[in-house]
Amino acid sequence: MRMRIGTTMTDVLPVTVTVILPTRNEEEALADTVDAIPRDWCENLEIMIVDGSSTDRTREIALEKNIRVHLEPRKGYGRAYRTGFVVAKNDIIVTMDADCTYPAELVPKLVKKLIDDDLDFITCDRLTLAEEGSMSGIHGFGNWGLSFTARLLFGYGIKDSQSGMWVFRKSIFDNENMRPTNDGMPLSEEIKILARKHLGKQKAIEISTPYRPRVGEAEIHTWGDGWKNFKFLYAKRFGMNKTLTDWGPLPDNPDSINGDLPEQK
Ligand SMILES: Nc1nc2c(ncn2[C@@H]2O[C@H](COP(=O)(O)OP(=O)(O)O)[C@@H](O)[C@H]2O)c(=O)[nH]1
Ligand SMILES: [Mg+2]
Repeated sequence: MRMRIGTTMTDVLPVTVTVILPTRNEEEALADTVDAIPRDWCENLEIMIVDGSSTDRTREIALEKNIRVHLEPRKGYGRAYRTGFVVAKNDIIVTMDADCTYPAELVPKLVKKLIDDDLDFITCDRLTLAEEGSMSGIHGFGNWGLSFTARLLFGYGIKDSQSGMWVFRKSIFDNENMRPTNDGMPLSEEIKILARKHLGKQKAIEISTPYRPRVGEAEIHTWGDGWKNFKFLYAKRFGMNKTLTDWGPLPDNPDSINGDLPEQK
């Protein structure tokens, strides 16, 4: 097969990939986020949302786009991933927000790098290449402060501790110590800390990728989430972080592959 130009690739990669998008009321941005993900570049590509009981058209849009919908009624960004990581059916997992901020067009290249360089985990740093308007001054400052604190407490040298785009092998969770415990936004910094700690700097790397302005309104509570992230870093550092819910989905979470979503009845 021939190399196409730019961000797309040539040969079909001999791997299976699940792209997980956590969603909570993302009807404005979901369709464009899904459409931006390249197709037909790996053996099997599963695209799914883990939806936190959206009250808008998010789940309907996902079904219209023919992607998988897993409904996780328990609240939280981290909770969505602690479920998605288990229900994802493929070997390599890619994560992104469903708000058009992350460079979906780079997914094949990032997966290729994971394989070619025999890596276990890639996190995408947004701070170096952030586009105008993608991060407000206060968020930029908060991000820097949190990343600085994370570096100080853990010394793992991650530039962007809050990035939500990761590319990794699902098998990293075979080691139970690699499973993040936080059900909220702090899961983002936690997974990077765990990756550096348990996989090491050679296997868990950070790459700078573009970051764009959000489509649709964020539910993030700047001060509240910032403070929770900050507290989490200290709790984690001193072994005082608690797991409130179990790893994996509830047995009766609706999933479009079982045909039992409210929208499918
Ligand atoms: N399932 C689920 N998804 C969530 C929840 N909170 C946020 N999200 C999603 O997680 C992603 C990150 O949230 P976002 O508001 O973009 O946070 P920010 O990028 O840190 O400003 C988005 O795709 C949200 O729709 C939640 O409680 N449950
Ligand atoms: Mg976002």
